[in-house]
Amino acid sequence: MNTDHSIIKHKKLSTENAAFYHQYGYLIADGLFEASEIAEIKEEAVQIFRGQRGDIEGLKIPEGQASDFEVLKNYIAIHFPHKISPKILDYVCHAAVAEVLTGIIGPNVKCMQSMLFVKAPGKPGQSWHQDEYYIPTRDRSLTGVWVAIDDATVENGCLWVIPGSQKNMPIRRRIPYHGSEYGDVDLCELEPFTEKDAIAVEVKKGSVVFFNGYLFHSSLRNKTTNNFRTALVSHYMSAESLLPWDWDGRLPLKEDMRDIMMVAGKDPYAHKGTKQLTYPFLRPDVVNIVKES
Ligand SMILES: O=C(O)CCC(=O)C(=O)O
Repeated sequence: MNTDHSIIKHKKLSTENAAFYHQYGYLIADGLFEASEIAEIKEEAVQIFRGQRGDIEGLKIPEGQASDFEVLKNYIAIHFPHKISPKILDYVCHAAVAEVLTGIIGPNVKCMQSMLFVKAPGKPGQSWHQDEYYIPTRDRSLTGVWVAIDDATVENGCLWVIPGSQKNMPIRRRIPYHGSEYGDVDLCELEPFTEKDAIAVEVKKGSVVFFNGYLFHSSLRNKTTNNFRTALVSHYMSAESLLPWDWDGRLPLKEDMRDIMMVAGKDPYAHKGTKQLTYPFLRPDVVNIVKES
């Protein structure tokens, strides 16, 4: 694999970058976020976990003068932080992210989900999966956007991807997992690929990884004793497609889940309006999502 075109430089998606994305299923944009923006997101994460943006079930609000480390050390992530933090909402709709997304998805792009990982030292990773298993689109346009808020390394649990695994790939069967690396009770069958085909996506803070919803990807446990692996991860898709998403069984399945935000272009289904359905929750250490596969 020639990885020359896997990096978006100077915040502009080139034709070669787009071709790389379609072939290998991922792309990296170096320095897409400014240092000041990264610092703001990092600080906002602390405020969210201190309970300053509202209560979240299971959040332990520290008493007295707890350090940021003390506040964050028990957590992996909060899902849907944009629902309680206008700052995170702004970053989920970041213009530079929207610009790249229009180049790989099309002119009309909507977002349905965000997660703010802190992945404290010792916390588990996420097993091999395809995002479309969880968030199904009708046109395979699901795209993950992974913004590194800390430098992401193999040691602190960076993303791993199997380049090209999204091509001509159906949603794969899930098989039980009993190891200690991942928080999940299962993982997706990789065949004809194996873990030997995987590459570690080590990126500096401020860099952004874009990846296709059918791409096999995972992350390992944070093996450091003192480094967080903070990342803002959101999912987007073409606004042309309906979104038959039941939010892992929390919502009745409808043909088009309308808790979405437009990040670029026009919403062809604007006449339906939008509806607040999702809400923030803390990611548990053990994730067990039962679905037919
Ligand atoms: O950041 C991680 O550890 C996993 C994120 C991921 O796999 C995803 O958002 O689909």
